[in-house]
Amino acid sequence: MSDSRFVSRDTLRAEFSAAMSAMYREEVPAYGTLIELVEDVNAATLDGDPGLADSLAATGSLDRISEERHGAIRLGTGRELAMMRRVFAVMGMVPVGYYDLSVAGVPVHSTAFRALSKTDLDRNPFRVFTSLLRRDLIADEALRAEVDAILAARDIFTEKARELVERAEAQGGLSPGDGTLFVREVLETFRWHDRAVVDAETYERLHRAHRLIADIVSFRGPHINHLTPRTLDIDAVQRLMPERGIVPKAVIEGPPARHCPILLRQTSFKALEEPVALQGPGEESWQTGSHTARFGEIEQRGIALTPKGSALYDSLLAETRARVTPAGDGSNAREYAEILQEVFCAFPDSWDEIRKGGLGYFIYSRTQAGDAAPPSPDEDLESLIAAGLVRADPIVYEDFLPVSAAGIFQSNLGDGPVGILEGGASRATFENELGTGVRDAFAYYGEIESASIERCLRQPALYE
Ligand code: OOG
Ligand code: NI
Repeated sequence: MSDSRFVSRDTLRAEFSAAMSAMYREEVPAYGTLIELVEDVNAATLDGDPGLADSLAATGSLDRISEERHGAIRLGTGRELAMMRRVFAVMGMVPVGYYDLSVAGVPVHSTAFRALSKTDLDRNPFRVFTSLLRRDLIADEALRAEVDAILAARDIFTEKARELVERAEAQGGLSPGDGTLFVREVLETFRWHDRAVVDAETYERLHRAHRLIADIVSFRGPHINHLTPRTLDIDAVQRLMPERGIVPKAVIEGPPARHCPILLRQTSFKALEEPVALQGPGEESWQTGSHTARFGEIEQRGIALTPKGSALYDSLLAETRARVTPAGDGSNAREYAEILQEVFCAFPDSWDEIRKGGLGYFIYSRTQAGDAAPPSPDEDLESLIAAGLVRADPIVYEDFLPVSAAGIFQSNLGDGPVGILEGGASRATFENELGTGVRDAFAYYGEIESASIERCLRQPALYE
């Protein structure tokens, strides 16, 4: 249904991602340093590991690596979330997954907006981890009402951005000129504002309830709080960060270093303490304060796990954390890493075992030999692989991990919350406010896998 009058959604997403990266580089110079480090490490990793380059090329994802990043925002209201969904839809991004962070004492729940099809992801995989404040978890009722009033008074979108979203919906796309304008206008929503919309006393009260509440409520918009490039060797980047003047978080979140990377490993550098202007007692009077919210993060992506593989991952992570909980100050970082490594020995570490154990998703393709002698549809996939006619490459995990996300939030939030109620997941409320259901990530990986098997077995011979 592409219409040649319109700029493609993939192009808009790529342009938006690039514009956001340029803006964040200017706002947070350490992010630029991190990008350079990641580019150096990725180039060196590919040089030293031709097999990896080959596998990435076979799944069509080699070219996207250096373009790849995710960002994160935190929204205040369901209205903002619903509008954000429409904005992202113009760029071909849909909500995938529901993440309940309340289990970690963080008063938000989240989804990730991203492209859905493999082709679109390969064109540009930009994703945005998008959180919504759980106002129902604010313990103090008066504060809750105040939060509602402050949030009700703001509009985080420009008028032009709203107009262009409506136009895109009505026409089914945007002209190239409108597309350029759209990227510029939407970027405004993600911009940092150093002037708060609250006074110092209100900021303090919000902050005391939870630092995240102060971050979400005190400003004109949901400034992008980090942007994360994808690295092919997170241990190398973690090790090299201090050499470039960046102090990393104590432990890498997610699985340990492995021969076969699974899911997602992430680390970050601490949020900056930035000067902000808080409203003073008189009109147009300002008081200087400081706010800590924006940071940098890197990630290494591995294979997407099946429900069975994910369950094994969850249980091994829980087992690790029952033995040692990583301390925020890094004092037991080494012990944590050792136990993590030890416990994860129970997770098979060869592609063959992962595949045969039904733990991960793979994309199957014919080798040259397979193309020359195409298999018949009833042939057994494993025998074809053994005969060198078909190859299996891991499908990269495109989503997030709730325990890791909680760790990233917490490393930047410091002391425990005081004004937050305990609450369970609230997916139905989230989807209701979003205005649609969130997609199931497993179904997406499963479809890519089955389609690739279908192609392997049924595609006619390819003749030169
Ligand atoms: C989002 C933290 C989660 C990730 O990569 O898991 C996240 C936030 O701090 O707003 O970005
Ligand atoms: Ni992140």
